[in-house]
Amino acid sequence: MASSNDDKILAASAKHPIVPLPAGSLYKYGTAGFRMSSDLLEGVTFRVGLIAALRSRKLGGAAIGVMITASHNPAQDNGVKVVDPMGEMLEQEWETYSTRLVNSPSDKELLETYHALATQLKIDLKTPAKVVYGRDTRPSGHTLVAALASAFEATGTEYVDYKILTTPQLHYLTRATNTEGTPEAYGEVSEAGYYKKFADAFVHALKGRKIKGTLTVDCANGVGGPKLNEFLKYIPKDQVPFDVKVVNDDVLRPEVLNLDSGADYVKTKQRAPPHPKPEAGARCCSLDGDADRLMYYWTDAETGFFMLDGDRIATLAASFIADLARSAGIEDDLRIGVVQTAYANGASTKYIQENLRLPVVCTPTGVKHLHHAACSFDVGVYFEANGHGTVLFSNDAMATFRNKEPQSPAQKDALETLSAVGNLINQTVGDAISDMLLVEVILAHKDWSLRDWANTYSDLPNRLVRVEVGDKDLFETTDAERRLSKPQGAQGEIDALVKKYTNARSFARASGTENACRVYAEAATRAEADELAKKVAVVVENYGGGRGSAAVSSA
Ligand code: G16
Repeated sequence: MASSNDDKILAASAKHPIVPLPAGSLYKYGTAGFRMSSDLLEGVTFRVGLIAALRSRKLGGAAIGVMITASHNPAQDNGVKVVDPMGEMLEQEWETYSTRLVNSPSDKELLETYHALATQLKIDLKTPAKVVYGRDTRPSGHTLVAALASAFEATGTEYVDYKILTTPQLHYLTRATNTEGTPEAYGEVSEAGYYKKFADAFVHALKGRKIKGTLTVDCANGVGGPKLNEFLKYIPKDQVPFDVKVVNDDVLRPEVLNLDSGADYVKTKQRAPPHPKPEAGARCCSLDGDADRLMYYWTDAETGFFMLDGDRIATLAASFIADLARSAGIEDDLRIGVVQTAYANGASTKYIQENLRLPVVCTPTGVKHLHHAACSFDVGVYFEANGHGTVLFSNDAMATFRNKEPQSPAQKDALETLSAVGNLINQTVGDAISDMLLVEVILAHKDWSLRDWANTYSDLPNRLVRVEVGDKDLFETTDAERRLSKPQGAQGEIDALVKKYTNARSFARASGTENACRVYAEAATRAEADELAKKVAVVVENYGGGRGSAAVSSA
């Protein structure tokens, strides 16, 4: 049934037109929403605004989040993704609705699809709706948030523009908005509320322990720089001396965003950012362009470069929490599990299963999949090897930490630490700033250096390669992305190559955030891992109508 807003939607859509794609191509809601060159995104973003408004109405007016970011992608890209009320990623069925709406070929068909979705999903368009949104530091974000606002004006949707935010801050604000005034209130509904919550939890979780030395934080010249600088003002220096050197925090020159810096650079190049040159042995970490991924590393003459990635953060967090649960005498009441993807180093999986004796679940790439799987545990530790992840505590687990009567001072200490750690880790999504604080807390509790942390197990040498292909959609996967089901024959060739190397494993998949495929390989030696990755990349290139071997690069 037509609503009185139809004319407004048509008029607004005409101002933010969709760019037609070549025949046979579609805009797709990928690993983290729609992500592509920013000049294609204005019309897409307007339509995502319509979806967010529909989603809010479907949920009785609960606030929905929208984030404008292309995270680790180059500065000229941008992206838009929708966040559900508790700060989790958009329910998967709605990704399909988004894709359907965004690909409507004309304004008229857009309106028809909008009404068809409302009818199909039994949405009363008169229900109030609310959306909160933010953007990273990319200049194209201005145009895109204007398109969003147009969609909200046209549909009579209340909206709050939080301007520049990290992605996890937008997730926090979405949840805080929806829980305000309830027993589950997540924190003050403001950016300052975010800083206060995590600074307070940081002080509590340290429980008087001291953080040693200086931490150098590379912010990829993204939004994490100014936000981390702001956060540090909330730490009471007299109680917690925390010496942080913030580097690569230039957000005034968009062209330097993610350039030779950031978590993605560190992980894929397996080296420290060249500028500023890290001091030998210094404890360093890198955030990515929207501050939801984290990598730790150090460089010195003895070791060269050593990286502690998402797998390492997962094992550190899981072992710390499992030890605390034992000290608190609640190990039998708490199901702790770890969620990984196919990119997890085989040595980390073995360590978790055999040394920590915890269950491991493998899901497809994308925190949306890991988050979902982690919810099945009382404490679900989920991290992608690229440094994106968090730890989820169930309400029951948090209640146990608060309410269990301790039988000794040691039990009391462990229960209090578990409670503080539960508050310190962002429960909505992987958050580089909150994860960094967690790592610092754990290292302080254990009195460990990065080298002590690194000594827990030895990684299998591995290599991640980015392969440009003519059509990445030719590649389909099965078995949590560990095998290719299409194109026919490709997996057979990969299997034959893997057999030639010791302790080897390799897989290929289409990226959901870039126009490329990714190949991962691990093997007993560095030379074997590199060679296997290169050979599998050639297979992918051949099957994908590649653009020549020059397009195969390490990344
Ligand atoms: C996004 C997702 C991550 C995913 C990454 C790469 O991260 O949130 O879960 O691992 O993309 O995905 P793909 O291999 O499909 O390109 P970010 O930090 O870029 O938002």
